Amino acid sequence: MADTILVTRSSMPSLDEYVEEIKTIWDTHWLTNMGPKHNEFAEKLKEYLGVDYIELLVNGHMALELTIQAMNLKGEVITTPFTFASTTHAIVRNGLTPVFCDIEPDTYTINAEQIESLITDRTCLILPVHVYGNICNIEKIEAVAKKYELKVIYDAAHTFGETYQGKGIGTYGDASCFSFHATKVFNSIEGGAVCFRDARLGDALWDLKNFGIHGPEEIAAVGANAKMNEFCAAMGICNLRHIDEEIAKRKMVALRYRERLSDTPGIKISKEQKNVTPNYAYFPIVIDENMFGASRSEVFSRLEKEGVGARKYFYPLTNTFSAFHGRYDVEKTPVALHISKRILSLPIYADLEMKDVDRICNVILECKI
Ligand code: T4K
Repeated sequence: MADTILVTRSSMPSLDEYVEEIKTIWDTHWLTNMGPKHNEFAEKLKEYLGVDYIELLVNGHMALELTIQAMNLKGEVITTPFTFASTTHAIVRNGLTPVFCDIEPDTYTINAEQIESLITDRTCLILPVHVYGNICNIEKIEAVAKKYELKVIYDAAHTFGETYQGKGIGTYGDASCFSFHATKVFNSIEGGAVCFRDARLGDALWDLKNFGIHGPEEIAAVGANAKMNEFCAAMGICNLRHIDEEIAKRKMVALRYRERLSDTPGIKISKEQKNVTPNYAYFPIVIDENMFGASRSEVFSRLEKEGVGARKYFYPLTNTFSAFHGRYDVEKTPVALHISKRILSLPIYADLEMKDVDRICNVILECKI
């Protein structure tokens, strides 16, 4: 059988480049606790993302969880169920109640037109996800947030390096949380960051990520530990040097998929969004069994048999997780339910060869009646 192809493969610098980057760590013996690599990485990211304020965290989940905590909120959070577990877990783990809003059928992002109807006197926050790198309806979300004086945190885990209307995506909302996990467009092995508008949020995040330590004898807040270590920061510094090239290579993969699959009845591919510089984080297709002649599960199994690891991101919806014991009514998010049963994320990464993209497309097209 041909080589296995997984849904993604971590981007890495050459071994020499990484070794060169970490050499100074052997001089200083400084491994963590906001050392020189951490601080250099933060400065470089600020510039690349075009943001005023940034705080590095141990991963994307803690970025979300601690940002919510830093805002000291109570009540309900309007969010999407069409996402990775992390988004909903971050809300629930803060003692807040998620209120699930349906999604748009084309971008799979929160249906901003429905948010207002879900607002109650307990609503404190809107937490949308720029899922797959598709940008939410920012204008509408921010208008509703302003009208009802609500905070907005974007889950920007999939959106590294994207711009909207010429501005870094991390500049929108009160805060945007990025993931630098190994499976992301840009990785620092594990890692995450929060970009935010108000410097006071940075002070609270700093306390939360480092035990509230203000000095050797001054513990001013009840914080946790969510610091990024020096080896992760060094990986981030290396990967950042190559990010534009990585995204350009992903673009070629995405274009090939589009060329091969977009005219196929029963296979839907989202359009590129206006005023967005995309990062080609994921390549999801929605399979309509009646039109295509094979279901998502059939295509998934056929690909698996051929050594191709497509993934059902994001199925199941978070509002159906057994962890929540039937607490949420999935019937309230019918579009999300419909899409989650039909969507399949195809492999995409910078080094995916065109012959492999063709191989994947051939397997998919052979599933047709
Ligand atoms: N918000 C959203 C919307 C998210 O999607 C995520 C994470 C978060 C928040 C939280 O961010 P983090 O706390 O994770 O920074 C993966 C990732 O673990 C997760 O980061 C990601 N979203 C989610 C969508 O996908 P799995 O369970 O699918 O990963 P796994 O281990 O099956 O890996 C997928 C493929 O990636 C493998 O088949 C091969 C490749 N891979 C994986 C690893 C771990 C590599 O090439 N190298 C690696 O080191 O969750």
